[in-house]
Amino acid sequence: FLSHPEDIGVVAVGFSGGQTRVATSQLTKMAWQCKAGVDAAPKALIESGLLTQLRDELNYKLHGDDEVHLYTDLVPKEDPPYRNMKNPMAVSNVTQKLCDQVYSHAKEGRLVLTLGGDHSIAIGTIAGSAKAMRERLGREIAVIWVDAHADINTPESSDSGNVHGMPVAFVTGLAKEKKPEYFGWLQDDHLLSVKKLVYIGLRDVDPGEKRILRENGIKAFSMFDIDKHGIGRVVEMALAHIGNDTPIHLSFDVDALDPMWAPSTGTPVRGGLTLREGDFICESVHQTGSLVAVDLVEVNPSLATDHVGASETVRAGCSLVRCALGESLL
Ligand code: Z70
Ligand code: MN
Ligand code: MN
Ligand code: MN
Repeated sequence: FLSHPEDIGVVAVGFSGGQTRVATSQLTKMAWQCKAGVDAAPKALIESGLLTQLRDELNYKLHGDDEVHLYTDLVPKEDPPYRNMKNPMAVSNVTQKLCDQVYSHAKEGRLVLTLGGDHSIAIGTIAGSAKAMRERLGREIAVIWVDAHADINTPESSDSGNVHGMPVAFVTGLAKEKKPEYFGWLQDDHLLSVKKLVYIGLRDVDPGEKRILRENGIKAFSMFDIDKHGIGRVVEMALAHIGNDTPIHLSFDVDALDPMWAPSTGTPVRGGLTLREGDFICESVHQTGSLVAVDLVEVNPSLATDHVGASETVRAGCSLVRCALGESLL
């Protein structure tokens, strides 16, 4: 259904308002508050040559961003918690803008590549994809969410108040809000059906989130399932759940990978995917021919304890994206 599968719309998001970290040291705090830290991820991915490779080696035509959006004009001076959410207005404003950007690319038949940013940005990217595919094809999208975390807390079930732990609840309509400045801009045509959602890589899920997954019958493959069946069978089952001829939005949180491969992320959790398993998921999704959008999120070079950790994480992120775009398939 990609009318121009050789065209990619790039959205580079230097925004991490969905994640507020408690500084463990003055150094971390400085890195965190420093503006260069916030836009470091997409910038590092681009500077390491990702877009050039897509253009020159994979022969895609790129549209959109060579530079990173900071969205500073959308971040209000005063943004007190609302329903327990931190930076609620900033995240709502930025994701609404992002939704428009993704929608515009997707309406043109481009495959949309979003480089984050924390995972709260998926509220905007998925909403934009869902709306565009409904209008262009009359179809619902499916989402493959690859993550150590389920990110399906409602504002009320969340302990942290960080919106990067809530995007799935908002895009599925499990979390509802009327006020437009607090995600009330999300309309029915932006939403994803819980039946069209599948997780891979889970291993750090809050008790409240487990309940939400269970009560809504959401398909999820944890690290246990990957150990039990192997990644090949798990991806097969995930794609079977989605069904053929369904536009796929892949939302890949780099913390799905084991910290051995991606240490430079906000919430590293041990016991994760190998880089090859991550690449395999991306390759398999590419192979369906149904991929319409990719998010790569939670790469944060400023959090590494050393330069090796930062550059390894960036390298892993680039590899995942190139695999999703078909690099390694013969
Ligand atoms: C926790 C919360 C989370 C990413 C951490 C953590 C969520 N469930 N997501 N790191 N990427 O705060 O809701
Ligand atoms: Mn996530
Ligand atoms: Mn995560
Ligand atoms: Mn191909």
